Amino acid sequence: MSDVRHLQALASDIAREAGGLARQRRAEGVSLAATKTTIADIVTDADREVEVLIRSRLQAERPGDGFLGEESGGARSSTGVTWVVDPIDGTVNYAYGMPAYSVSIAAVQGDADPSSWTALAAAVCSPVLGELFTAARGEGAWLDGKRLAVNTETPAGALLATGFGYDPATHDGDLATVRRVMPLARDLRRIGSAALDLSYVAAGRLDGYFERGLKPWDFAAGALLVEESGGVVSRFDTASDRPMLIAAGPDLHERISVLLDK
Ligand code: LIP
Repeated sequence: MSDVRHLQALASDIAREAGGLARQRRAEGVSLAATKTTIADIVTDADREVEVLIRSRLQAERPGDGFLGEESGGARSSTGVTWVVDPIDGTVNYAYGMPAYSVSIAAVQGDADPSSWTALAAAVCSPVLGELFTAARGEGAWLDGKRLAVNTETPAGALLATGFGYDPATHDGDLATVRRVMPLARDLRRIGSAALDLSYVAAGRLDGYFERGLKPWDFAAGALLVEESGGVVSRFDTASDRPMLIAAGPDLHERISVLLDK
């Protein structure tokens, strides 16, 4: 297995650089490049430019590694390591000028298939706050040098986060899911970036997170952050086009799973 600390350092370095570019382009003004699955599912020129930067840096540093990016697709690995990248997670926030967006970079052992990969290293950069969440398998998760740990006690109820898909037809079902989980909650947040949601669970800023329909690049890095912070991440309905992901401390993860996975 590749040196996870080297992979973590590389992911961190590139995430910082990519985060700086994303923030610079935001300040210069953002232009819509295209829409994808629905009119609400947008991609900006910055998304594409940031992914080109990330992909070229990785290619230069580790030729032969595989790649899966939200905007430029995939390439198989000849080294056993694959990079799973969301150049700007929280694209709608980014386009509106809201600060809750992130650069998410993960290195996995195996192909870019969450059902079979082993996450090795992760970096999630929050450019506006200047925060960098990182993890390496078996080495813990960190925020700017401070070790992270999930919350394990929720005496006043859990602070939960979730998200909704770009297809309005899925909103009723997602709201029904929220209703099923709310008896566990003290309150609910909808941040708009899965990578930040997962980073915040790892940092104890959220108690738990659940969302249907995430893509591998949305959660590849954040899931390792949660696991390396003592949390549990699971997915079910993985054969469907909208698998459910749940991330929390072990006890809360079990309580959410009992309510949702049935
Ligand atoms: C987003 C996720 C978010 C989800 C959005 C969207 P994108 O990713 O981070 O949690 O609710 O629907 O999928 O599209 O900004 O990379």
